[in-house]
Amino acid sequence: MTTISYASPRRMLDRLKALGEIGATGDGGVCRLALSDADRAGRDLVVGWMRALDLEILIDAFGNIFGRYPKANDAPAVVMGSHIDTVATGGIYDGNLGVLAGLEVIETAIEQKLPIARPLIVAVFTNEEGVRFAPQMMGSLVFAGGLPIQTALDTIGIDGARLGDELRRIGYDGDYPVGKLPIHSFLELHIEQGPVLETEDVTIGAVDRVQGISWTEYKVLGQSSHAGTTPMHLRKDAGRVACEIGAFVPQMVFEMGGDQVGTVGRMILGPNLTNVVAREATLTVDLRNTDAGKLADARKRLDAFAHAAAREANVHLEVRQLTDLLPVPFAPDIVDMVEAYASAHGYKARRMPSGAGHDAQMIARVAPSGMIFVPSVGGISHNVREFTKPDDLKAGLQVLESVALRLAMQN
Ligand code: HGY
Ligand code: MN
Ligand code: MN
Repeated sequence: MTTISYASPRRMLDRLKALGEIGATGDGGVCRLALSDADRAGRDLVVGWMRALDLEILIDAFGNIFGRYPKANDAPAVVMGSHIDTVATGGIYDGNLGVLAGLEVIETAIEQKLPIARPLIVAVFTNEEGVRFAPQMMGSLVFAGGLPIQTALDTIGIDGARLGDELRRIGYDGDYPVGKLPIHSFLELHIEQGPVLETEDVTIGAVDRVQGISWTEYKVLGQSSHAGTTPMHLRKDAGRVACEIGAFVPQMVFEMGGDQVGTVGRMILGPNLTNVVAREATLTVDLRNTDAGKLADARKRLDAFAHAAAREANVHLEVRQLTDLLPVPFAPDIVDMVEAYASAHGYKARRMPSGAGHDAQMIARVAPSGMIFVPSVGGISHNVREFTKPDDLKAGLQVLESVALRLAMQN
């Protein structure tokens, strides 16, 4: 198993830094919400790097971007990719690493004139984070046929914008047909975004599956009234029910134990005034588990609680499912390769599930896929303090390069 690495970690790190300047929040973080002006600027920079390598640029009708080498070669390709949109308090590595490492592997293959038997593609998927337009991993989900493109284009964001209008506004409503790209295999290098690798002092995560994810929006409709004069039993207090649902999530999750996690990340009250009983409340609940059955149970329990709390408080409740994703296994032979090449390069590796959602879990529906994790310092991500050590970034790049070239040279 040859483990020569031609790729240049320096060049990749320089690009990571340059891309991190776009949408920089001044505190080391990045805010490049999907289809925002910052996202457009980030796309333009990455497409510019692809053009400089004379890659064939394909942009599909949902704004997914593909840089292909060699040009006009329609054989099923080895695709390396991820996303460059971020959450509002993002770091410079989440998603961006997978795209820029893929670009680096292609640049290396061109420079070294490597005898690849199938094309190499670097992919940038639209709206992976789903924080402006839900659900998350939207571009890869549409690509994999899991969401009709028109439904996705008609999605209204938390700021009231329509996704399709924003895609057109930033000029990335391409004409390449969605989902038509022939794929042999898909690889995504990504930061772990959790504490496991660092705690165990392991450099490479050979990701064997992604846990199930359920996002639900609860809208509570009550009635505003005076906070001082309205007796408790006569109120229609949307804020009370939102807080009760919010408190029930950690209670239920701690009781369930195991892999179950639950998050109330978004809660808005209206009119959101100290001395006014809330007329309306919107909150989202993110539930995840590696076990599909337990995740479904958690969701059922939470809905039952929410409806009972609404009845008790004499308010109206609307429930909207934003995401409902089963756990996804990755291709065993790719997981094996990641592990084998990690140790061939002299890095400690361990198999692990992914706690976060990723584009790879969508592409796994249409092609053998796998992921490579590198450690997150302090297990922190979706936070401006997100950081991964350069040596670990280099390790991830080397393993991606070896696995991708192996797949591209396989007959
Ligand atoms: O939600 C997720 O797990 C991913 O960061 N979009
Ligand atoms: Mn990501
Ligand atoms: Mn993310």
